[in-house]
Amino acid sequence: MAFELPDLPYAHDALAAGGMSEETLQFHHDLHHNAYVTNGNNLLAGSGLEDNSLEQVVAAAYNDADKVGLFNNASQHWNHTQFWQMMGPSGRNMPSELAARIGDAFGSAAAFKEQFVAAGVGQFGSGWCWLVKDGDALKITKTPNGVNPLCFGQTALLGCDVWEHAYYIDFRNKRPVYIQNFLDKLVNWENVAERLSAAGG
Ligand code: MN3
Repeated sequence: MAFELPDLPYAHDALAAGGMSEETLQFHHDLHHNAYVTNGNNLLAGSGLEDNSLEQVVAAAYNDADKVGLFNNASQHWNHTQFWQMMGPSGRNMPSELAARIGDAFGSAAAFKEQFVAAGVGQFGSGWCWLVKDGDALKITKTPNGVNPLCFGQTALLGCDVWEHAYYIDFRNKRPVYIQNFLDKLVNWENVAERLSAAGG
């Protein structure tokens, strides 16, 4: 089935109070994400994967030398669709069960945030940093370009886009400040908790 650009789950200016401007979302969602959808559809046609779900296309095209372009665009379409859902208007708290689980896995919420920022800062060039459920374990990972947890059979609980287009308008070259702000003011922790619950808790 053809890929479609989803609407943002909030207004373009809804995250401005949390530090992500209307201009960033206009460029990032309306132009960058839309380009992945358009290019992905062009590459999906004739690929033999037209009848697959987006998740199946990503998994099937990963590491297929004949489908590099399709993988890049399909995975980035999936990544951004999750990313919009993982954020929300500021002022949200981490549900207590999620906070307890993160505390068990990383020592404390503060230690989790420190390790998540370090993963994103440590991703040389474009990519993403993630909180994933891998088997029964919670882990922090980083991936280059469009590679995502689907490629490794992991469940994405939280992902942060560390491509420069995600932060250059609002934070210029300050990637660490952007990721810290993402954790402190932009993450929709209820969405993260729902993803963990859907993955069996
Ligand atoms: Mn992006």
